[in-house]
Amino acid sequence: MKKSPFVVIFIVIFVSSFWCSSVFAYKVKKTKNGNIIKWNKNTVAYYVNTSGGPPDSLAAIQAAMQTWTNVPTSSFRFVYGGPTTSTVRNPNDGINIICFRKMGNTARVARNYVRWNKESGELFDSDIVFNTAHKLSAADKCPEDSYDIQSVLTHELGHALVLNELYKQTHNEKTMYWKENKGDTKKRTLDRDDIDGISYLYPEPERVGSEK
Ligand SMILES: [Ca+2]
Ligand SMILES: [Zn+2]
Repeated sequence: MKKSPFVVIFIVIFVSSFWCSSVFAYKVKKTKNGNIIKWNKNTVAYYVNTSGGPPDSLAAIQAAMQTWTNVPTSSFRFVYGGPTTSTVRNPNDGINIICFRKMGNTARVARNYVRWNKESGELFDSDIVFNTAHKLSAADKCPEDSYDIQSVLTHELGHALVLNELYKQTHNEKTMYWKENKGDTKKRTLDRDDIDGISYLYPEPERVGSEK
């Protein structure tokens, strides 16, 4: 009998640590009637206008798309649709663009304008605009005074899936953590929770029973 309080404590610790690690650290978004907001397809193309962006923007943009595409447990693919000259976001044209434009230095580094059907939750347009009022970099090693566009875009593409911001300080290593820091390239790579998020929304059906 002496041992029983110890066992209880152990179980509590075990349960609480299990609970913390298994609780979803990704956030999906739902319509008022409870439908998950997401694409109704698993391949989404972006047309890119690199005008106004730093050198090598296109490579950084494609790398960010590839990061989500590469998740083996998800069927989702971002693809490069080709160049565009547009800088006008139009949430109703069904054409997804990535472009660079000055939005004022108090505005965020980038914004993703996502449009979905309020009833079904089907997403049909995402236009991402980088704010050139901030210093942006597409270099392999991001300078301390600039925002890394590959990191910022990997995060914004997470919103395009649709994954929501994570606000807790304990999530600051994750791609969906809300805050962008200068010189930071952490969000280029996905955390376990980011991977779980895309895999939950767009599972890979053929993976069932295979080795990965
Ligand atoms: Ca559009
Ligand atoms: Zn965000």
